[in-house]
Amino acid sequence: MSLTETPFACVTSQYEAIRAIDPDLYELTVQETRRQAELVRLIPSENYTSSAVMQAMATVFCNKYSEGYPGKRYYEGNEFVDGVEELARERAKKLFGADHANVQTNSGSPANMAAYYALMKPGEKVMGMHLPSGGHLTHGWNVNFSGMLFQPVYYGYNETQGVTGLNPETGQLDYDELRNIALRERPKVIFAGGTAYPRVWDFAKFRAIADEIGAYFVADIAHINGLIIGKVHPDPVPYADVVTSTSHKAIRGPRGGFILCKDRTMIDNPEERLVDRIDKAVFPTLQGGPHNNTIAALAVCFKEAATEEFRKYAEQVVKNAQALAQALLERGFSLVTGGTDNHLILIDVMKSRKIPGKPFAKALYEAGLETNFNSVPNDPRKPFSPSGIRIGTPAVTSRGFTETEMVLIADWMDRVAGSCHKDGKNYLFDEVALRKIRAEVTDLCTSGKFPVPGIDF
Ligand code: DSN
Repeated sequence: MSLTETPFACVTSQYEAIRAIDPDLYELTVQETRRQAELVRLIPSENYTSSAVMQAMATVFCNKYSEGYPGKRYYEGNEFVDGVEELARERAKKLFGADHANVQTNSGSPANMAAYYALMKPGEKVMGMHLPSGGHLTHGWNVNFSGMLFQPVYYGYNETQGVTGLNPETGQLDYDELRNIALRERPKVIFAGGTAYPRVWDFAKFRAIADEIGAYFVADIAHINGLIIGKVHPDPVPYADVVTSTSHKAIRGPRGGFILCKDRTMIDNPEERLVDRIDKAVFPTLQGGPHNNTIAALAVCFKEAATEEFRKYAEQVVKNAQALAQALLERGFSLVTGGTDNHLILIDVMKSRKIPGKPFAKALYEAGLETNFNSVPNDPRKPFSPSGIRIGTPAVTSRGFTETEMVLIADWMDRVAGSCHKDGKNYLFDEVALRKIRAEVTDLCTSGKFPVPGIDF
């Protein structure tokens, strides 16, 4: 029986108080729960958190103001909040082997903003991956604070804009060219990290380049945090001055962020310590009261991520991504870089199937496969209707999908692409075919074989 026909025992009991006071919100909550359970969720930056993480988010810690840091607050009554923040900080430090952790930042963008404020002054130069080549808004993109307040210089691949640093043949980072850019431009900070780069980052090489020009090196590990913990991706902590991250992607925590840094002096002022600059940048420069309920959930997430079970999960995320990549290649899809080393796959749908990313992502969604359209390096199309789609395996692996289900997913994607025909400027998909695939997807997701963390059905 499909979940669309089955009331959720868990939702009705878990959200009883919401139902009593706000039936509208209750209805939306049930629908979203159902949506997350019935679909194959392939957006690589999304996941499922555990019930324990969700319960921590709904604790009384949401009632408390605690500007400051443990032991030095501007409000009375923080003896237990201090305990929570200490738990989260110590667990983060241990998990990553870091000198220092700040767990107050609200998400990945504020974490990066804190890194900028700690390391740079407005007007100084930052080097980061070009957004359409797979970088992130906060690595110097022109419509973001990072490209407005600081002077960006990019690495990536775009012929028209003269951006270099990704090998056009392999799609992979060209570290010699990165070094050339850094020597020429002499940025104050170099960022490694991105949102659509399917290969490993060589953090030691970034460190060496930064050292040659006396720059700081920041690793933004939002996408690969869980893989680093699981030791299936190289670790930036020994190399980066600052490591920033969200907490809701592969690591399976609450929507939030954290910052790790070295206990070192500043390049421009040996009297000052980086640890103090990071903490000051978060509070009071950028934020007031931290979200203590989120910090409580982060503490739980770090505890869960320290287990052998999580290590195996991270390993399976990569195995699944590689199995999915292989199955897609066998079905004629073109993959940027030709495959993946991590949790994500960037498909150039336009190149291989003559379908732009946006209509393809919409058709996949109708068929029960949730993805997002995405630019590919040197994309001839515009960002709002690019050539590619981006998929990943963190969420489906949390449900227990393995290599067997990856072949099913590739097959469904192939059938969706095969059902497309062009009518003038429009890309039309066979509705009957999409409905049939959707039924197969729902059957698999509701078969009972793939329980969803945090949704008890
Ligand atoms: N928005 C995130 C992603 O989807 O990759 C990056 O922060």
